[in-house]
Amino acid sequence: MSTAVPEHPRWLVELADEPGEAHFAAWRLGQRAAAADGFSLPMPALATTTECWRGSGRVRGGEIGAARFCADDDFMLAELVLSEKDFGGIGKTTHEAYRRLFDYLPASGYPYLLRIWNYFSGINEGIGDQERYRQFCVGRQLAFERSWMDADPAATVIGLPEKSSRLRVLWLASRTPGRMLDNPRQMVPRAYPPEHGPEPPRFSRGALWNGMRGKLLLISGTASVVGHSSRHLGKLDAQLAETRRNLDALLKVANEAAGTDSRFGAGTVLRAYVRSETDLGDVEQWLHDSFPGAQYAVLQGDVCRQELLVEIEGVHHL
Ligand code: 3EB
Repeated sequence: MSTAVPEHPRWLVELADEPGEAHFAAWRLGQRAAAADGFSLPMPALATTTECWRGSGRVRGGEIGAARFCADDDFMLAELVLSEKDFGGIGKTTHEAYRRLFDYLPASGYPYLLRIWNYFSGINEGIGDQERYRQFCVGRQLAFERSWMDADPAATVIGLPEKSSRLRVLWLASRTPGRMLDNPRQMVPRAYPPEHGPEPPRFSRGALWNGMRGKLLLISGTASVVGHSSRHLGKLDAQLAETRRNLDALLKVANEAAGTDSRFGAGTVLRAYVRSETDLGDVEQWLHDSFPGAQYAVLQGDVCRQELLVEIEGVHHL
């Protein structure tokens, strides 16, 4: 599932049991312990692994406002953690987090926002439009509407099984612009009808980055959603198959945009978020069978729509 030492110096991102020397950011997945020198995702997992982001040029870390960052000559990975207790609920806290993020970006030296990860507890709690994910979307939308952002970044929003009042927002930004991608099988999220919430989600299905070090596709959280509708309620295998079709469609768009002809396999690093602990093993088996040569981590987390059982995101080197 993962190797002890990063093996492919060509690639920017890979999973390893222990972070090697060459990374600018290490992101521990599935560990409860806080990481002093990097990032961590405290989620139950089949195995603990570390996502290593290989550094190029000057590697450094520090703080911008209330956020912590790790950076190299091309990228910054940063994390902002805010407590809902300080801002009065998930909607207001999300608005504040994004307001700050948009504030930090131009000053950080890495103004181009490529991708965002959002994590908080109890994501499906609350009835109807009071559901916490929907309130998250309200706060995010307000911040985007008031910002100078023109393209929505790639994103993930996942519920943490642990009870906590903290919203964790991580972002990847670059010195040179990326290109945001839609998925032809899926509706542009900002156009979702109100049946999914009073304000639409703001994200692109993927982000493409093209630089001296290679071409990178950052894949947003991808689930069994066609158009704007959830498909295959209650059926894990069918949801996985639909998710695979969505991932293949996104890769096709990315290949066309980048002028490449790459396939998923070696050079693909996936994260699967699985709602039910009892499905973890099946999802790992499916990843093993469906993405030969790829690396993957299988984590237990709640997908933002109650009816979705699994969501897959990742990084692919084109
Ligand atoms: C979907 O396609 C499934 O609100 O930022 C996936 C990735 C999903 C990101 C977000 C939501 C988000 O609508 C859910």
